[in-house]
Amino acid sequence: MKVGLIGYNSAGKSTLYRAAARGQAKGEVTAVVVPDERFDAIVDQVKPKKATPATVILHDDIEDAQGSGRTFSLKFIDAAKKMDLLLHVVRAFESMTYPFHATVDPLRDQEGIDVELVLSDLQIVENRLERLHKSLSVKTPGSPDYLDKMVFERLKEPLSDGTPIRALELTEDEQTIVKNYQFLSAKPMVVAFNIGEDEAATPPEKLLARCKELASKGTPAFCASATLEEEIAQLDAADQPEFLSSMGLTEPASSRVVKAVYDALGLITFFTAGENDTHAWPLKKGSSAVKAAGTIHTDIAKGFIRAEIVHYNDYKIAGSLDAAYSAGKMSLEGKDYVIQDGDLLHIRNKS
Ligand SMILES: Nc1nc2c(ncn2[C@@H]2O[C@H](COP(=O)(O)OP(=O)(O)O)[C@@H](O)[C@H]2O)c(=O)[nH]1
Ligand SMILES: [Mg+2]
Repeated sequence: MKVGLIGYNSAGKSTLYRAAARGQAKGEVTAVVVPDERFDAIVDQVKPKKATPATVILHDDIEDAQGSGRTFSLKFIDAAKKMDLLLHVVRAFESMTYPFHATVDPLRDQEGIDVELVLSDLQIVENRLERLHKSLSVKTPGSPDYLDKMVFERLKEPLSDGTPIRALELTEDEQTIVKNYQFLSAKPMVVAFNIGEDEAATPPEKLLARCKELASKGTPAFCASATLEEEIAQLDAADQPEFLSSMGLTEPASSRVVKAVYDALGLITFFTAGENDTHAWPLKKGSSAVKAAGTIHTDIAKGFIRAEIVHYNDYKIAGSLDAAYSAGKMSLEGKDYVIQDGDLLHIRNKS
């Protein structure tokens, strides 16, 4: 899961990046562990040789967006295209020491970047439609050009009205074509308003209202003070909870970022509890058992026979996998079984 931080210069992207990586960031790309007490408990009990938690990969290697209504550079678009999700960091703190390119206006900037994403997609759509116009095969129903044209014409109007592709209800076929073009406004998004340290416990009402509005449209959003979060991330893990609560916070930025990313991508977690490797895996909500098997290894999906499933809640009550099996808590499921958050899987397979 590649998460790209985007936003204007001095919005606080790199500071939030370091905070989210809990002070462990090396370079501009880093893995952040998804905090999960269930996984920790499984590892404690199974004591595997290797424990692999679920991770989210943060990218702070996308160049700054240019301010003052300038469009994104090709370099920006190229880098952002490769991401599964864009994390827009919005400057909401005032500082004499670190000036911003404009007056600090987080509501304007949050919308501004969104509009830029839409415009950059609109340009691609218009260019492609123009070229398709000259194509010979565009009139042949079912040809790739014909399908592209149908989808692009469908996208043009909402994009011209400023609606991001992610807000549209698309058919599966339309989604496939949209995915091929890696449109930026189609990417799931999370918004982080970077507020001042003094506001950390009580973010401004207007930002909280915007967060709510964004969340209701499928874009998780939160307020955090990146510098404060970076300081917290540098403390010993044991000292963090007390410091957080003294600041009026409940969880560190790293957890909030990861949760928002899971939420925006519609992810759940399943586990494999092997003695060699116990693993937590992120998976799209609604995925089948054979899809989950493919996440582990393509060969396991190919040779899929049945999935042995124990839910974490039953595992926890039983105390171990063996005990859960003995208590009749294992169910044998076929390829189409829909994986639930917290399922422990063992795939019977021919490989
Ligand atoms: N006062 C204050 N300064 C901040 C905050 N977040 C970032 N900064 C400072 O603003 C400057 C730019 O931040 P940086 O993370 O490098 O921004 P980027 O250009 O978006 O990566 C840095 O010197 C930070 O220390 C904040 O929440 N409060
Ligand atoms: Mg930076």
